[in-house]
Amino acid sequence: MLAHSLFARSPKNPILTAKSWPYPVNAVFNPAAVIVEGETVLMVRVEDRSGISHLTVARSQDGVHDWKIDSKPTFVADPQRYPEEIFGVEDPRLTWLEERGEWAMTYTAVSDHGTYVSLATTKDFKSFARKGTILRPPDKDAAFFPRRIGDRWAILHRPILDPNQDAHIWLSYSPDLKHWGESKAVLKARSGTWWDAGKIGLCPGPIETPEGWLVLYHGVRKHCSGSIYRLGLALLDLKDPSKVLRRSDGWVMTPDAPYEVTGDVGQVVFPCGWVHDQSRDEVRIYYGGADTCVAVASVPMQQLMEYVRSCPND
Ligand code: BMA
Repeated sequence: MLAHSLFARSPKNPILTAKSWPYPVNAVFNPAAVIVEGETVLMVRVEDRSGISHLTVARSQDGVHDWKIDSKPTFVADPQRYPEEIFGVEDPRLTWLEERGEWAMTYTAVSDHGTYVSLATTKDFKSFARKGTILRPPDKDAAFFPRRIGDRWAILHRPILDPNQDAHIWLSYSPDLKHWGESKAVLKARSGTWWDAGKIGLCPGPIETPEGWLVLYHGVRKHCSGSIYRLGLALLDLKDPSKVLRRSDGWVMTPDAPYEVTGDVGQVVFPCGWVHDQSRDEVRIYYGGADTCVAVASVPMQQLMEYVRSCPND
């Protein structure tokens, strides 16, 4: 029996594993997720048997069953032209940019001197326009806001300024999606024994609601034999997302199911995708379980908002 959770795990979990894959791989996890014309499209991080990750598309009509997986890798590292991808591409986040009529995919480029945030755009999840790096290392866990705030684009990301200090979620602005500045730490890791002490990072990009930008983030609790990755929620001001209106005290999801507790990296739930499925008015998160498989969990939008409203000011 699993502990009570705001998000209900699908009884079909894990919905995708290495065994589902059309070619030999080690693990499939941390997918970005979007709905395109009613179909759920995942951009799944796939770790091959060398330890290097690429991204592959999986599609399903109802977001749970009958996944159609691209027969070969969809988006692979290109270290010849992008040397910062020498150790692979990881943890994509997708944002629909209405103004530009395209999807923006931010992802982690793993270089030999730390992780960069890189950008590619696509209209069809078949061809991608690579834009190269947009944030210098070490930085990751980045996703765009879907529209400009005022006249500028905005991104949430997680730089590591000093490995001996806490790592927070930052907000930066750009006139052109490429050059970022006016950076500010907005959601800070807590301290001491908190579940989100020391290091936190954005999960998927923010969802716009009438009451604010809904943000899902992971908190990392370090202990003597490893770390526990749990999830929390926050609500940021619509006009000025550097203002945190609400933040959950307790986590809203913790590794509990066997596929979250045990795997290549145990005790990890790590979503890079969430969708607001208007047809069912539910939010589904797509997440990696223990860096090994893909799982899904859902919550009615109304219940999610009621929960966030009940959270304290940060
Ligand atoms: C983070 C990222 C994720 C991974 C998690 C747990 O730092 O690298 O890709 O799922 O660690 O290992």
